[in-house]
Amino acid sequence: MNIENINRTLNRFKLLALLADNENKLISGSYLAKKLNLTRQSIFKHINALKEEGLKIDSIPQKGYKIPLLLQIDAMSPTFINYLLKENDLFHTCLSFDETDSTQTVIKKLAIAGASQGIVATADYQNSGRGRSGRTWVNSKGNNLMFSILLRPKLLPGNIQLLNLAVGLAIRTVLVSEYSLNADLKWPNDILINDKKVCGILSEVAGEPDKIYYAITGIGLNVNMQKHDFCVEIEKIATSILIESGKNISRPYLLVNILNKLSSTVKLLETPEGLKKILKSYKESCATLGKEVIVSQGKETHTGTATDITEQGALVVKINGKDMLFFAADIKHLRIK
Ligand code: BT5
Repeated sequence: MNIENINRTLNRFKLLALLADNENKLISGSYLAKKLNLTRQSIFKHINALKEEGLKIDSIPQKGYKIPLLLQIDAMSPTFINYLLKENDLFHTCLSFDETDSTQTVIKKLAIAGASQGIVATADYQNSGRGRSGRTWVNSKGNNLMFSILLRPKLLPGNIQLLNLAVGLAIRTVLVSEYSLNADLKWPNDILINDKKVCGILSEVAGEPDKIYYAITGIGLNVNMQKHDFCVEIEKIATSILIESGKNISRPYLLVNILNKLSSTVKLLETPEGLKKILKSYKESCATLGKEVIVSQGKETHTGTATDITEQGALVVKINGKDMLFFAADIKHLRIK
């Protein structure tokens, strides 16, 4: 980015910050111009650019500009998201796409190019969104959160499942504590509400046997999707926050609430005490433990009772009286034993 572009981005950010610090209040163009040391014409141009990002800014001739209450904003505007992220000490930059193939791919390119950890990419629509083992992540435009984060965790590659568990734990905590949702963790990477999947998590890593170069964690969270938005493949197994709560949620706020929780949770992965804390909290809130489950791994299927999670994040299932460990598998919950 050249210096002109940097200045433009910075001025747009400062203008949004002034409007956002005065949400739902009219501010005159001359006040904004004076504060930012810009011409009225330049303010006008930046306002238009912010509108192009999807922000609804009222422009009232002779009076000024007004941004609505921030909690009512649903546009995935990069300037707005970066404004909300300003106090986050891990996630520093959010790139926002109207459409991309997969945010995992976007972040992978940045990771290979040497980008620092803490970059986020979000998309309003993914045309090749993916889950584990080549499965598809389904989405409908403009309703959901789909984002990937770049981390360079100090974990051994064999412990990468712990990152998945930590991310699931952080998201569940936000859904329960900030949005009063009855969200359950299903080992290893799903969040369910009323037994239906609201969120899926996917971590992909590159490294050597004793070192992770980078980890890309992708999160798909169904937010404002209505029942009729789901395709037949997933309508019986999937749900959204709107369906479960009856409320439309501001996606930028939800994203930043999650990123704020993630930045403290991910730091816990760096110390043995932190890892213990994550594992303890995960076990306390994991709905899989204590349940009779069907475990599928490749072509093999077993039925047993999920009893524990190991220090590496593997699931322990008692099958015919014997404990079996699963590091990666698909789980179906049956009933509580
Ligand atoms: C996952 O895989 O659940 C991980 C999903 C990660 C998606 C994010 S979106 C941002 C980033 N960019 C990407 O390209 N991916 C990540 P898995 O455990 O394999 O579950 C996939 C299965 O979930 C599918 O086979 C469907 O059965 C189901 N599914 C697909 N889309 C869904 C949706 N929107 N809501 C609920 N379930 C869905």
